[in-house]
Amino acid sequence: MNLAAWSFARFCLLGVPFLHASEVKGPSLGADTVSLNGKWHLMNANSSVSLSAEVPGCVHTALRRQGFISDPYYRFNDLAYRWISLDNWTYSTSFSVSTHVRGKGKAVLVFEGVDTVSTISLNGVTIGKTDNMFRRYDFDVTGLLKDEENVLQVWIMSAVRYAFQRSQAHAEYRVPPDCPPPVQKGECHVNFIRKAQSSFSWDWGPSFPTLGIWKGVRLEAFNTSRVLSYTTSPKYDSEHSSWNVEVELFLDVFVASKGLVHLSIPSLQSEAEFQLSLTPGQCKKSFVLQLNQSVSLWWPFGHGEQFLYNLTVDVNLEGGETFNADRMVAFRTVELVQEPIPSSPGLSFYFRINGKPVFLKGSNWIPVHAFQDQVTTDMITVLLRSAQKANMNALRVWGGGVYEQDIFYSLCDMYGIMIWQDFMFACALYPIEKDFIQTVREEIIQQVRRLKSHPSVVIWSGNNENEAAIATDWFNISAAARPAYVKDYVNLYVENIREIVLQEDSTRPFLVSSPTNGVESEKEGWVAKDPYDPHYGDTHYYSYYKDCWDWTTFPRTRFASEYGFQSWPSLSTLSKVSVSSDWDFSSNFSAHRQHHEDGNQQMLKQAELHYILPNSTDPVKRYRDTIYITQVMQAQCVKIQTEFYRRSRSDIVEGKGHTMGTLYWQLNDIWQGPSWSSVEFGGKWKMLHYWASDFYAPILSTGVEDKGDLLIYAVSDSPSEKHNVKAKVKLHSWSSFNAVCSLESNVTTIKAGGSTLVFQHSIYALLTQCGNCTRRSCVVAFHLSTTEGEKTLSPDNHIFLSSPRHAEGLQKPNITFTVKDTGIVQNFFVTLYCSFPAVYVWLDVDNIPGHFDVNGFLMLSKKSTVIFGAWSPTTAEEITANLQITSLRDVY
Ligand code: BMA
Repeated sequence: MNLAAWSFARFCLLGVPFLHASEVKGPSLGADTVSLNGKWHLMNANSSVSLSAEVPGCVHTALRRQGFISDPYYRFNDLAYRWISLDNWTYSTSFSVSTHVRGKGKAVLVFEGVDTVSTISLNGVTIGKTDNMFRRYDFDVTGLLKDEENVLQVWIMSAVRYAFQRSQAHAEYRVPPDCPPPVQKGECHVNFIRKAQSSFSWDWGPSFPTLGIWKGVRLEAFNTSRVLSYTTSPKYDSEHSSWNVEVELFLDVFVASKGLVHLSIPSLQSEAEFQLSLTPGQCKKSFVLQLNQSVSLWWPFGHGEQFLYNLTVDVNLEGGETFNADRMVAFRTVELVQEPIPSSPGLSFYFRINGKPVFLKGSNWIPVHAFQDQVTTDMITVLLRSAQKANMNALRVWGGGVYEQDIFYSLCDMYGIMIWQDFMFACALYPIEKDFIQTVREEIIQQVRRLKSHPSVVIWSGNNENEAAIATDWFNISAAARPAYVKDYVNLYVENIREIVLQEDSTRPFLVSSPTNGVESEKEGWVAKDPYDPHYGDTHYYSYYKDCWDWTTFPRTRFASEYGFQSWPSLSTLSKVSVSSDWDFSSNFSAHRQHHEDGNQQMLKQAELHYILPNSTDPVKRYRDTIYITQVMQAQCVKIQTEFYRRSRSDIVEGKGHTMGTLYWQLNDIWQGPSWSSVEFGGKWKMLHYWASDFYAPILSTGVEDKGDLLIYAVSDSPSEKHNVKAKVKLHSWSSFNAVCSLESNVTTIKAGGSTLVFQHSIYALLTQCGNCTRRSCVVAFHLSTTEGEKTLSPDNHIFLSSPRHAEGLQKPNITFTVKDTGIVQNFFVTLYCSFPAVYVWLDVDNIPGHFDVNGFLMLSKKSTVIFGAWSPTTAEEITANLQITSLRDVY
């Protein structure tokens, strides 16, 4: 989608969101501010490339916008444009400063984010250096400013060369991995630089080691003091059963002064005033606003409303300087419960929000774009709204990317999406040299202060998979050398990061790694023998060759924070970066975009277990169908695994169970390529994403075959509401539209916040009782309904009793359709007609942005109507012209 389309998409998905003004303005308070964003000049090391460039921005974006290069995502351009990241680049600008601003006592240049290693000079004088893209840098420039033509230069060193140099300088011992696997076509030693770790390539993304000034630049001038940042932390006082809000001001004081701080939440009729006394230097001042009233709590999506209250902060200094700000605050508590469970060795691992256990349903978030300066609020909104539409209440901001923009967290606050926030370390060991630790410490302090005011953030986590990397020896470290690596690990994540987080934020839990055994890992010296132990903490689990329909192979974990399967994105997404000769599963392009060893093979092998692979003689149709079959496989596998975990929330089987979270890998994509995502680059939903809204439904009915019996469970997320339900079960033959048999379970009261068996029947008996069914000729469809009024309580679900590749009687369904306006803006009825039952019916409107209310479904009646909600202006005619319908039987 282009920028306008993203914006329209956001509008269609939610109307215009309410955004508080303070969320979009800069954090600087109390100073005169001159923005230095806008047009700068950019040049490479030998001056052969010279152009104008936007700040915030990066070199790639500038080169692209000025026509020096074409789309970096196009075909093999990631390799063709490698030179950009190997060169050094200089950004420069010149600006004038008014006499008024120059007359102030102190002047500071603030860089919100430089990517990454730079030396900065003003009027020929070096004012500072940067080495960490996750930090803000403030440089004192008092006395260096002129009225006009102040020349500001930012010399940025190639991140690839810097990482190499640092790794070479680290001579005493290796800090692995040296390089990513060749299939990733990436750069080496990314662990030596504090930069998005995935920017040197990942198993779902390209190598674009960006250089740039990726966030804003400004001059701040002031006489007395300025506020660097402030935090707001609601805290529950259990002794008095009341809430208060702690406000911390972080100040840069130039001249000693006194003043007053006024805090207020008008809608709670609560306010207070405090004396302020400042002495020169940087300092923190804390104040507590006691609330006079009871508050409405903030709840995760699906568990209640997300109440947000406006809190204003006004500071008035004696000299007449003031600063005022306001921000939304919310009241909720969060605990991570790790305690013994009867009849299960190990410890529980679940989140208690406002005293109630909450099952986390969601996925993992990766960077939205390789060029972060191109990420817009609209893109973030569309992705987060898509997550919420799929009934997700949680996302994990994964540690190989970036700490997200403020707007991301503000939207999560509004939508009730809980954030598991990793610190940015992933799949590697890290050096612990003094300057490295120092820059990390500053990064952690700043990020915790920036993000801790958000109720959506429910946990901090030190790194992605680095405990596991040591414990299960990813990098061939000798037994003799291991203790030294464990020591470095503890130094970085425990003695530094953990210590800072505990000091800075007492309102939410901290985990050292993911996966981890939590307190058990701590007992074992922070690196557990087996961090994947399902009796403790969270697990990551991937298995591509085992049959994903066999739920007995999944670890019955306490919390599944990663699991998933790859698929290819749609042809409309791929066609933007490829040509028709690429549209073949064995083309160079298909191999090039695949960054996971054997990924393309794994998808087909897994698909082949249950489906006949596409065999059209028309190459483009075969390619499209192959994309389709990978999406079918992915949706089906993740559904089976997720339903297993949701069922397991109440079960203890062989000492394992009480699963309380599922975050599948991964929500979004960084480019147009094969990956584990459920949403494609550009926002289009894969089949998995449609299915997620069903398998994440608040009340789920899920079917499973166990020892020859068909079991149907009702899984309820509701913490208190009990329901009396019946399971309604129908057997359908593949060759006719009439159900061959209908059954109903007894009335069962289903557990609130639990999983309840509602139906059990021998499959043999079921098939013999029900007409002429065999495992191959029939499918079982079911849902839950209320006992009174027969209201449907759960989405329709079904279970195959044999692989669809063996389905008997399944025929080409000859699906036709009509499209009609619904009368609601940009909503269209699509009515489908088929001549035989159809499986995995997939509607694809090519490049028209939007989503259907259901997709990838089982069509067991002759006629069925779905709704398409467009995200950009379109017409029934345009949809008709673009709609392609595929079902399983259409691909072979
Ligand atoms: C997990 C993640 C990522 C990776 C994914 C798929 O280990 O943490 O590193 O992209 O698996 O391989």
